[in-house]
Amino acid sequence: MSSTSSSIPRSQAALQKAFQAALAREMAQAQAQQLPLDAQAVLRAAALACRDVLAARWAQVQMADAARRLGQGVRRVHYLSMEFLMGRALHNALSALGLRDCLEQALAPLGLALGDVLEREPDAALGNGGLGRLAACFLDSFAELGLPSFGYGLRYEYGMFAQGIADGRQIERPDDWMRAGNPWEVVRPELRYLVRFGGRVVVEGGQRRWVGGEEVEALAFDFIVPAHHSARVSTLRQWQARSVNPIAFDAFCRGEHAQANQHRVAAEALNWVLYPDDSTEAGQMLRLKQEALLVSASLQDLIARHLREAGGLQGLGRANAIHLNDTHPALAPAELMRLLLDEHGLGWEEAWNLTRQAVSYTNHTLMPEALETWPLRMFEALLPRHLEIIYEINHRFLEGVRRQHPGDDALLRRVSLIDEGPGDFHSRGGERRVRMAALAVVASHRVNGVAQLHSDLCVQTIFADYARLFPDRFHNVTNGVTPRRWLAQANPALSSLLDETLGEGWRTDLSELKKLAKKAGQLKLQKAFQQVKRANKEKLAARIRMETGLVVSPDSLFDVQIKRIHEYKRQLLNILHVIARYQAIVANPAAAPDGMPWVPRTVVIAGKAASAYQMAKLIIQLAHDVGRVVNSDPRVGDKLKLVFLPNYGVSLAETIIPAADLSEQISTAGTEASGTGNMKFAMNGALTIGTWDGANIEMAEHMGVDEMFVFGLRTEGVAKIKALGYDPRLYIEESRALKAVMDAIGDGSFSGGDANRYRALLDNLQQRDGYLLMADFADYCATQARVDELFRDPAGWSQRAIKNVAGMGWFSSDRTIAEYVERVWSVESLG
Ligand code: 26V
Repeated sequence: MSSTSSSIPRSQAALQKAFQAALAREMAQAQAQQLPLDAQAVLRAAALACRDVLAARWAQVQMADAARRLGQGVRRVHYLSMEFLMGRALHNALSALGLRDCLEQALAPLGLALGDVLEREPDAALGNGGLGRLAACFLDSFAELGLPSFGYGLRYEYGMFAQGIADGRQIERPDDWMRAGNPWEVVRPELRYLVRFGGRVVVEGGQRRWVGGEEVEALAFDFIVPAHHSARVSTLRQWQARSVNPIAFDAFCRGEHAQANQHRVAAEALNWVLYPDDSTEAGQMLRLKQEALLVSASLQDLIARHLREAGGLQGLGRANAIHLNDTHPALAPAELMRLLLDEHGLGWEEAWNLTRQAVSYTNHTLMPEALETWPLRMFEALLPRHLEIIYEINHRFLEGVRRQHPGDDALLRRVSLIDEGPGDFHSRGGERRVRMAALAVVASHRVNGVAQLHSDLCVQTIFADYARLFPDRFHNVTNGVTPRRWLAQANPALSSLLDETLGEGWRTDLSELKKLAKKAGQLKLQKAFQQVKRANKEKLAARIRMETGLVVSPDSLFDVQIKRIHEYKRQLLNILHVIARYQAIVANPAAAPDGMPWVPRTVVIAGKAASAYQMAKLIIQLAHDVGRVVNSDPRVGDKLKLVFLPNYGVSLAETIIPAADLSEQISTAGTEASGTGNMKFAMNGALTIGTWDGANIEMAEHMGVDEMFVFGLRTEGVAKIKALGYDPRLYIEESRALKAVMDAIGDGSFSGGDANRYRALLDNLQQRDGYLLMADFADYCATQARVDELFRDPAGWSQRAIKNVAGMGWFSSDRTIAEYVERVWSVESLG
């Protein structure tokens, strides 16, 4: 990218030299061993060479940050997250460092294409969905904005899982992403911290201390994230648990090899997978231990750094922000209190003030199942000192509430950090639990949601009591995405077109995109836009053919829904529409109901279902069953195709999003906290069909509401209909199309005559339909017909797509991070 080279012209030549030298060294290593210089070897060599350059920058940045903070009261941000969905790193590093051409030239004599090398890299898929990808976008913006910061996570050896499809059903495999090593990570053997589990609390000289149990050591591995327009970098520090003890030598000598090593395996199991199945007690314990490991190692690291820089604990809360990315790291305030009280001898008041100053919390979902609570019993067994501290925090907090609201015992029960369970006898299901989200709220100076509607709903629903107690604590910070990955890298052709049309300013200031709006009517721009989209669609069509064997037409409308599979996201509504369209095509192949020829459509779905989420898995199976029938029906041809692309992840999204014409954002109003895929699609010139939910609302406001295909009940409508006693059957009886769809699923039309396969799914839709698919179906289909109508007019469609791009300037994660700095992480936000 020319702006990179022009911003640091003098060092760029030196940088290229350093890169070439490192590359030559690594390649020589391979050659010396007579190993082939294939794409795999080059990938490794190039990654190591980039890492060398980044490591040098890293050291400079740390020194600069320390000096800057001492002088100017700049806070360092510590972003704690169980998930980081980083995806691939080489393309990003080459773009950031301006080394793409350099590598391409080095490859030419080897007869290798850069694209083949880039494709070899496995995704670092250490996350589940939006929350994890947001964390990765934030690291990119931390670097770009030069924010002193550390991202903290765990180094999962097998990610979450790799999704395979067998007979139309999801199967889960370990995602062995580090099989060929991980050339990007920088191990920090000097950074090791002890983390304890179990044991008991003793009193020594009036001081409470946690002793006994087992200890593991957390070892730091750094992944360095480059800025794209400066020599800054940010850091993702990932912890690896190891046993403090080597093998048991006596057992080993007795020939009991596995036994000699079992304590080491138990420690390493902490790092095997993200979100281990927690349907068993052992699974839950593992998960709680992972959270404790992340929190404890990260905070010990923070304190050690602060002591080195400041010489004492004073000012810790003003100099350091600790941000909780959702509820999973909510143990952090309890652990910080323990470290400050027990290990560093502070008094309660002082420790609590530092903690409250440092900690802030973002909520990412209103789904009740994601608001973690842990049985007291598990805390007693694993984290007894933390439980004492949580009791004390709760006691002091409830005292305050009691003073403010005397006599309101119901309020005390609702806001308590401890869920007392129903009644006094906690036999089954009703055991006492710690409410982790409540701990996060009480211990934070700021709490925010991730889009305006979601932040409003947080205050009105799950956190209503706390919001009345602490009205100034609650804020909104609407999400954003990094335009470096999601526009510049994913869509080079559109990026070049933007450069030609607007100049390169958008690359450093995305708000420049708004200048595109007044050009959207220009025929030449529309044509160029269409060509870009067409080329991206051809690439996706090739990928679909490779992955599934299915041939789809790049002339068809590419209608895309890619995200975790969840009932609230309503992939099922999408499939119901596909069935309705299929039935209408079969009934009249010559014309759509409006008398016009059918607009050919390719519906693409991708996403993983959590391994224990049966309904989500059934939805994946239905997508495959319907796809098989529709795609092989000769009456249908190109008029309709349904594709499920397996193993959804960051890299797949980078191929799919630039090729989409239509982005499906169809969650039940009030359920999707924000969405970030919605932003990536619009930035790449897809139109959105969406509900009035999450960040869709703000997107519509920024691009002009008429530029989006909005349908369905709104949040108030959803609440009202539910209050009145929602009966989905009324909608089915009312609509012939809907009834025909339900009947076809029910009579086995898509399941080879097996009328039982989707019984549970249909019963749920007919009897409960908690996400109101039946109520929104008619409007969804009518809106899809409006989509067809516009697609028949290529100029009109392109004009609107360009206006969508123009409206997305505000949705850069740089803007989001600037808002966090101003409202949450600045010294000023501490009051
Ligand atoms: C979900 C699951 C499901 C699988 C098993 C483990 C597990 C653990 C946690 C969660 C909660 C996920 C929360 C989440 O990803 N929220 C998403 O956050 C995005 C970034 O703020 C936002 O755009 C999405 O709307 C929201 O769903």
